[in-house]
Amino acid sequence: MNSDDLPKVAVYGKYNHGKSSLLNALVGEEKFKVADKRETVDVTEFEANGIVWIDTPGLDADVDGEDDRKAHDAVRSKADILCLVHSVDAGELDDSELTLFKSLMRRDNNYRQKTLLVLTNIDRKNQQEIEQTLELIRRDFPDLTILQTAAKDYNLWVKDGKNALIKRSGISEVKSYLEQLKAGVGELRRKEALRLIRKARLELSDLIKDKEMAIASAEDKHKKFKAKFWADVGAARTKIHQRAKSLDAS
Ligand SMILES: Nc1nc2c(ncn2[C@@H]2O[C@H](COP(=O)(O)OP(=O)(O)OP(=O)(O)O)[C@@H](O)[C@H]2O)c(=O)[nH]1
Ligand SMILES: [Mg+2]
Repeated sequence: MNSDDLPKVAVYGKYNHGKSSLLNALVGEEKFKVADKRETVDVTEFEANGIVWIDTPGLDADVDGEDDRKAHDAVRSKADILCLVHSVDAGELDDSELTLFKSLMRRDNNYRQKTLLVLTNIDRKNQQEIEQTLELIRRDFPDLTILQTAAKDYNLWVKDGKNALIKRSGISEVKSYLEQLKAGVGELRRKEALRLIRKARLELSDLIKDKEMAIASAEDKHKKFKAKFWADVGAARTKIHQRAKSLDAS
């Protein structure tokens, strides 16, 4: 990733949990396809407000896991900032979300500086139910920032000036938090580049060690082969000489 490329924000989570709707609210346009079924099947990107927004296919939607791989690869290889998405409708995180979210964070030492979880669909539950779900999620991810949104009609509300709904949507909190994370992206990329350089140096020195051993062993073999060759030549010469001598004598 070039240091002057725009920061990239990716959403990641189960299908139908509101990832594309959240992105539409964040970019201020209906750019990502939304439906009440498994909808996003390819990784799609859209640039707005100095950020590249990446939508990913919903997890657990297809039988062979192809979509899950696409989503996982996209966030691993592209995202500077990772927005985990979970619908409050579903209650606590299920086993597959826990495994996938944790595996992404385990591999990333800097995850606190780049990851947030967005609890979507809060308009479908009351405050008490939302708090209960938050508490359960915090048990598994105590140090993760969790924000709440109702994103479905956000762009319509903005168009119609529905200020109370806009306020309750939680979208501006997500935007501010993303701005905060965005400011750290340059430093994160620098750290990641240094990590890759260290890794490349170690891999190169391991490779050199392996090859040096292989060369030493080949040289040893060659030396032994040469020594045996000249010993055999010497023995043959002696034999020929002795034979010639014995013929001369007779
Ligand atoms: N009430 C309510 N409905 C929402 C909200 N966000 C999304 N929805 C609805 O939930 C359904 C799924 O939304 P999507 O944004 O397509 O979900 P997704 O996670 O992108 O789904 P996939 O693309 O299949 O992974 C749609 O019918 C949305 O209108 C929300 O905040 N509140
Ligand atoms: Mg989608």
